[in-house]
Amino acid sequence: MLRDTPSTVYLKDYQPPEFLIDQVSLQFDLGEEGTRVRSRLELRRNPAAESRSADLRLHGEQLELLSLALDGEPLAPAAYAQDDEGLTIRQVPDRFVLESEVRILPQHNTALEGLYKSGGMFCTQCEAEGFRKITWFLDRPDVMSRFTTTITADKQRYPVLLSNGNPAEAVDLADGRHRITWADPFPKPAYLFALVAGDLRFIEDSHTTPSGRQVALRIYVEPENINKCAHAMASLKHAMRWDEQQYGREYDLDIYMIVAVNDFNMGAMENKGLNIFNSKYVLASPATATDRDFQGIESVIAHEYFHNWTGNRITCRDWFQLSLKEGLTVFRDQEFSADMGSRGVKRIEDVRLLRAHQFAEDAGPMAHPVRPDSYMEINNFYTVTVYEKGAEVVRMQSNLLGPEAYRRGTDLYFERFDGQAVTTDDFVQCMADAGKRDLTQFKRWYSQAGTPELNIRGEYDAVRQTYSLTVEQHCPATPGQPDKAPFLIPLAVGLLDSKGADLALQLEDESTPIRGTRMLELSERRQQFVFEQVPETPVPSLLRGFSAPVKVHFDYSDAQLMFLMAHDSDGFSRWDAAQTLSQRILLQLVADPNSAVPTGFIDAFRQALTDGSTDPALLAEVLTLPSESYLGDQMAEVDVAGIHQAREWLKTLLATELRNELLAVYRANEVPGEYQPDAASIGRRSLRNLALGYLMQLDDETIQQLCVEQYRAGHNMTDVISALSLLADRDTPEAAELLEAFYQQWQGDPLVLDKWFSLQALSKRPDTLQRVQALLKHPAFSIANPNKVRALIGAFCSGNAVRFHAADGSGYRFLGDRVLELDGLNPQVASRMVRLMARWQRYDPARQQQMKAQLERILKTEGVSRDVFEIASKSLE
Ligand code: B3K
Ligand code: ZN
Repeated sequence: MLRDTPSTVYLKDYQPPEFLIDQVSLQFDLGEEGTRVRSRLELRRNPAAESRSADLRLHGEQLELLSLALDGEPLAPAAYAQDDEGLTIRQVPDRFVLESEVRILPQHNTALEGLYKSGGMFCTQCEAEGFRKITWFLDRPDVMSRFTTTITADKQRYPVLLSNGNPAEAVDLADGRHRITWADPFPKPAYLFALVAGDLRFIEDSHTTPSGRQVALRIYVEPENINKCAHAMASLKHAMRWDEQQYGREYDLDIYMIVAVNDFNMGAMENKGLNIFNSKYVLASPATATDRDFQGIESVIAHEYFHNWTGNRITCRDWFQLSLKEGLTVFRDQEFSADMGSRGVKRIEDVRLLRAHQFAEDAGPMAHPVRPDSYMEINNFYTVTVYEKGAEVVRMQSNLLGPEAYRRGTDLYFERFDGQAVTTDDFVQCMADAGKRDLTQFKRWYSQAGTPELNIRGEYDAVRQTYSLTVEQHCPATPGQPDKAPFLIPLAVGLLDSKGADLALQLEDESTPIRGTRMLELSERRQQFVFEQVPETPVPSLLRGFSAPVKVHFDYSDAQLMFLMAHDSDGFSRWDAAQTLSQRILLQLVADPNSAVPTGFIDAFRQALTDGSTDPALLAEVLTLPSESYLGDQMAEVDVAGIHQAREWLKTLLATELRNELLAVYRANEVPGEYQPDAASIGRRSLRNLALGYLMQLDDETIQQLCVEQYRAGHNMTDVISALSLLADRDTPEAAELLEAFYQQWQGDPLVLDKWFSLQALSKRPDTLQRVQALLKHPAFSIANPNKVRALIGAFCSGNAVRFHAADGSGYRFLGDRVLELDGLNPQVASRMVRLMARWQRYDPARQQQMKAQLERILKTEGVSRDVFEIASKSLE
């Protein structure tokens, strides 16, 4: 057990900083034995402070203090006190210069926070509170300073030395070292500081902004990867243009740099002018990257670029406001990707992710509002709720205001708050002002956790020719929030006539009807909407485009769902109807494996496969059955094995019944010519591989050969990995041989090997856990590399439910062991892993006991990190 329970930080305790730091100058002396950091801070009292202490308190962790001086005078030991979390300097004046020198050990930093080494290069990760591991500072986002950074290092080992801003000066020193200075003219919080030093190559391009600024664009990578940067560069240029056109935002420095590193805790980081990326989100070539990888790169490059305005120029007052920058920036990157590719498919993918992960989070012990009220470790709050639900909350504001007023709202936001650290309330106020409406009730989306549920009933009155929708909203209790006030919910609806066309919608007291979709606004617990002049009983289409992050319950018949699936004018709703129907059938099969599958269901799938008019990408989405974990979320108690069997059985049934249609689709969707990651080709490949997946359910030698042929043809990584994953589900000599050949071919490419680890971890083979255990010892695996951990351990525990939740508890013991092993190295990664047991209460009593035992064991371990402690203890509450 920890000696002290970590303390909790509360939003209600926020106080403005007592001191500000206007100017920072840093000097790094990078070395193999250790790094010296000299800092010069210009401090003054904050005129807006609400309290006044005589002492200055600075954050700082794991720093070896070498010297300290105030206004040029060395400080006597009695004038300051150092502890594990910081430094107190006694009796400071109102304005002064503080100089310090510390020694840090980046070469031993396995937590990958602060300054650390990835392979042969130095790099940093400071968000949220990593800067305090570099030097003493007011490491909080509402302290914004101008930084100048000088880096000295051996020139041969580290020819490239980078930091934020524009390059200022370069000098070669006599001892084989060199020194470069960077100056960032924009005040920024310390979490946006970055430094990189290494033997790197770059590709360069340029961009001219509408106001005529020439910006140099550079992507830095290790020499062997220089040919894998083109897609990232193209994505960056698209993102810059898009932000200029859609939001009127342009870039503000002379240079924009991206650096790819192999050891990185998350996807990427938006440091001012110097983004640092997980190499997974930079490097791509047709031979090594899948369609998903290409899309991931495009969206993460854009996301980090968009942060320059939504995050950097305007930042967060405190970390409770994290969604101010993350929710908004995710919404921006979602819309960018929709514009670059297929809008309808993008929306489906985003909703699928939200339902699978965010709804689950909202229903579990870690549920928290988009703007949390408290935390122990802020790194634990970079969640799907803050990011993805946060994006939905911004999207709803744009739904409520309409596109023009939304754009006026963001213009106002940039004008009002440029250069400041603000709150989500400040953002909503801009929307309210621009839309000229009161959004007080809307703000509950930021403060109340949980997924609201809508119970909707429809009633047709043939005499009056009216159709009424009665909507009741309620939101389940979440930790610390037993009762919720009603939300303001935009609900997009349409009514279909018997031919499947949209009816004209006219609410009571309205003169002109609207054909198509209508945005209803729910604000009360119970509300009724009456549509007039409805000539026949309609089929309602509800929550079109997923206009709000809620669950809808409406008593549709199977036939109505099939009707919506075939006719709804909204692509999202067609997909959603198919999901609802598949889910209903699957859950019936779990309850009773002998229950009959409605014949219409198979016909609907056949119809969809053969009608030739549906966009292949959308068709692939429609034909994808809900995932096992999502199905589990719909049950009172998750039946792991029952769900797996039902889903496999239904897939086999569909494959048996539709073998010819699936084969025809497989053949028709081969994408000829050179690989292109455009939306149309991606859609065809995804449909084709989905068809192959169904067909591989059959014990059929011809199909098996088709799959092997696809693998051997090796046209692109998408097709290769799809085929190999399907083959790896079986324990055959051929699968073993192909897996080994794949390893031999790609052993020099860590990102490709991640795929190789993952597909083995996801295999349906019964002995998968033993194989994963063996792969932990594979020379290409490293527990210190977060990508490898996610690829092998993460994939097994989060993507292979039936093996991870094995009845004997072996999966849970495996995860418990790994969490403890990881926690000593990298608490952030360990904490992501421990979450995979957080929802133990959803399982049967035997599994509950086994998971609980692992959580208790973790909690009892001496020295467990604050990150892991918070998740494990909250899970057990
Ligand atoms: N802002 C970073 C995430 C930092 C995570 C710190 N644990 C990446 C992003 O959202 O763009
Ligand atoms: Zn972000």
